Amino acid sequence: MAGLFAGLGGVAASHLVAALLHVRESPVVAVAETVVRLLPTPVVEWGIEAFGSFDKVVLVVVIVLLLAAVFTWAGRLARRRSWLPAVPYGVLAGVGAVAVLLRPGATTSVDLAPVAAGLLVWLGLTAALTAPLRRQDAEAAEAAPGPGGRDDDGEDSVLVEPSRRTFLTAVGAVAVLSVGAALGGEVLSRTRRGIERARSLLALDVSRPMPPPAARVEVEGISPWMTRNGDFYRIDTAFAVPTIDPADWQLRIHGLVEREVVVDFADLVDQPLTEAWATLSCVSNEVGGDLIGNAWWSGVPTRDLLALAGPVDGADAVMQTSEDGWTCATPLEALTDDRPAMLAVAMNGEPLPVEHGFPVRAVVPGLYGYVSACKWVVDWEVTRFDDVSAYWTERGWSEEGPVKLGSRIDVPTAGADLDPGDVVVAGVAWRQHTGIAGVQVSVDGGAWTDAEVASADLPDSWVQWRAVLPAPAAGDHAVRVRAIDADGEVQTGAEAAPAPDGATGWHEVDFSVREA
Ligand SMILES: Nc1nc2c(c(=O)[nH]1)N[C@H]1C(S)=C(S)[C@@H](COP(=O)(O)O)O[C@H]1N2
Ligand SMILES: [Mo]
Repeated sequence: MAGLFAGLGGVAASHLVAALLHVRESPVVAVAETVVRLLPTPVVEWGIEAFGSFDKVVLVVVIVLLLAAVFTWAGRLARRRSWLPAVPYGVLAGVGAVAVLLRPGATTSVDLAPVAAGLLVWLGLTAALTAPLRRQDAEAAEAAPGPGGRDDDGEDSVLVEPSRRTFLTAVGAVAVLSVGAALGGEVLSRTRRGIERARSLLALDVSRPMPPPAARVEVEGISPWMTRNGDFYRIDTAFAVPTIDPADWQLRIHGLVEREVVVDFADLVDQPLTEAWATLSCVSNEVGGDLIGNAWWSGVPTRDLLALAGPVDGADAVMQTSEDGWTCATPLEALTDDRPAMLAVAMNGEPLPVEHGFPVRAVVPGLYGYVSACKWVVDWEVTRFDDVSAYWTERGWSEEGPVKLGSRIDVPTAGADLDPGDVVVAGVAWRQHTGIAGVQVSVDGGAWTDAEVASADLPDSWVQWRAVLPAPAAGDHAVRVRAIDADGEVQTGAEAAPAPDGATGWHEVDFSVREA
């Protein structure tokens, strides 16, 4: 009984963790899918024929029954030695982990979390529930030396009061918590599926992203000029991503305004949307890091929305709050000047992905995300910087977050071992809102030479660049990059960590050239 309930508790815990982290399926389902994939086709066809549309249910039931048998056995093992169940549980978790990782698109750390949670709960609960049994067996063995813990007729001894009552209470508690966890996981994943459905049914009048040909250099291995939604970096504090139905979404604009206004989703999209390319970057991005991406955003200018409310004199900030309570304070100026700051509803021609703020987020070119790019935004308070502090500024990050001039080498990759001959170096450079005027590279600390910059005159987007190093000698080399922005500022080589207002320094990549 201890084994069975501890086992079901672990399965319920993994289901809940999977739902919380939005892993597509819980481990049991992943195992079922893998079994189907590995079974010979005739067997699968037989299953479908025999069970019809219940085929998957039957498979999951069979897996759960097998699991129940293993759990019961693990409980028996635990009675002998507290660590013994680690063997079957370890094997089960291993099978689960393999099944999860075999699924297309699995990313190790997140997708393995439900399996790890299940394993920990199995081990912890089994050890805890079987402790009184082991204790009693030990006492019995001391009283009557012989085959420990067993009555003379070879039967397991049963727990005596009050241990028996304590044990049953513990098992009952585990059962109740497990049912709660399993139901909680189910509600969460259903809500998520509902929002994904609302998202897929949303018909927005937005255009497809068409990267300007002039913005691209053709070099294999360079980061694509447009970052696809699935490849876009994600940074937020949300443990469970907010699930907001567009029909329920509202933005309240209040504070230092002439009149308070409430905007709903229909208000937002019942007008021609503004569209722009903009590069979003994170203040935590290290030199050479990948917390940056470029997308085609569609939305409503923040300027127009603020005009509805009419900010009054003295206001210099907008405190943005997300549905999950995250906050950032954005300079009013950046939201009302001529840059394409917007409340975006679409990213690369699709409704915002749920992880990127569905249904509405802010995008403010030229500012780091932590002071501007509020996802799942629901509240704007027009205010003064002096009167507020926001999520990251409370934690020591700078109040102002203008994006620093930066550049990155994508090709060659660090440590590349290249054939003799010319070496192509390529990457990206950015200074959102100002624009990039030039990019230079330097080999082995030598003179800076100009790279070729593919510019489409889009100051809010990064640029791609390439340079050719004429046949470096065989051996080890290092190439570094720096950018020059449209105001003539040259990217500094002084190294600074991301905190409190963004990293600086030149990105350098080591490579070697083979003997001819
Ligand atoms: N609601 C909410 N919005 C947020 C954050 C957050 O934690 N919660 N993080 C911000 C930070 S630090 C960055 S860099 C960007 C990242 O946006 P992305 O995940 O779409 O790339 O979102 C910003 N908006
Ligand atoms: Mo960020």
